[in-house]
Amino acid sequence: MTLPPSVSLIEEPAGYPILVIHHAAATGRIALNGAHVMEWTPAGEKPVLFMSAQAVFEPGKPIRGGIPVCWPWFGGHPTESDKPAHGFVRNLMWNVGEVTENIAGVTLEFLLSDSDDSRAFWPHRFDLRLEVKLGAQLSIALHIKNTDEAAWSMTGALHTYLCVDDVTEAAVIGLDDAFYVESRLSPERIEQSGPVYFDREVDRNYESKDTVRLLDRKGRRTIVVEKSGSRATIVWNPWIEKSKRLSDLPDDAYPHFVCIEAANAVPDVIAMTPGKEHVLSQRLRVQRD
Ligand code: TA6
Repeated sequence: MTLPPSVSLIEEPAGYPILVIHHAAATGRIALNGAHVMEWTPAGEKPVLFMSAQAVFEPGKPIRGGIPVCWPWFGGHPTESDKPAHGFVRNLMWNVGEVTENIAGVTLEFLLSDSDDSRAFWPHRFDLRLEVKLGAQLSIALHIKNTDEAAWSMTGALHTYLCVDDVTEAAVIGLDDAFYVESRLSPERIEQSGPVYFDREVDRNYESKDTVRLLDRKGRRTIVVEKSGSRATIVWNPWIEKSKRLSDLPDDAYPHFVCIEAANAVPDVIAMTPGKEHVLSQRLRVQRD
């Protein structure tokens, strides 16, 4: 593995490799477990990605915060409830591909293909390449290829945890008139009217391809969230009761993050014929108010 000067590999804890980025344009951390972007802080800014103070850093375990890569299914497995939530690739060690830097930032590649480990959960053949560009902006793109002789279908998400100073003073702009389903409450499609505000648990799957803005009034900044290859935007905050049920999240952390996820989630299921490629991507930038 050849790394440019602004990137180093550490193990924290031992046996848990993390790439650490110290570049003039931004700092960041990416765990090889799940090719998981754990931190991104543009120069002159506060951290943009939320990380739980009780997150677990153990090989094979998901990380509560940053950007989990959920694939090849979003949420519960469609038919087998004993399979892990949000797929299995966030729990597997990825390989590091090419890592380069220039004046704008660092580009890092992570690779994962089917293996005995993946076949324990899912019988299909695939190649994944995650490309992360980290600088004044952050872009993350999951390149998915069906290397099998048979077709398969998939869902997934870039399950991004974004920092806010106070969720009760935050709002998501850009989903007005979009339809959503809050499946924990009912299968009914509801039309969003105006911004999304937070005064209770929110767990919604919006039918939308659009750019959204997360207004963090107390933090006096806006996070712009663009995406492509996705017709579903998931907006989540666990609020009080759900937070208590999550052992890797402090009970009082929910006011400090909102998840805005670029997803392929029902009804946006992607059919992949042999040789087909699909790219699911998200781009983040900060606007100071
Ligand atoms: O994306 C929202 C969601 O599906 C919620 O239902 C909630 O469970 C969240 O993901 C976290 O899932 P996790 O498996 O990481 O606990």
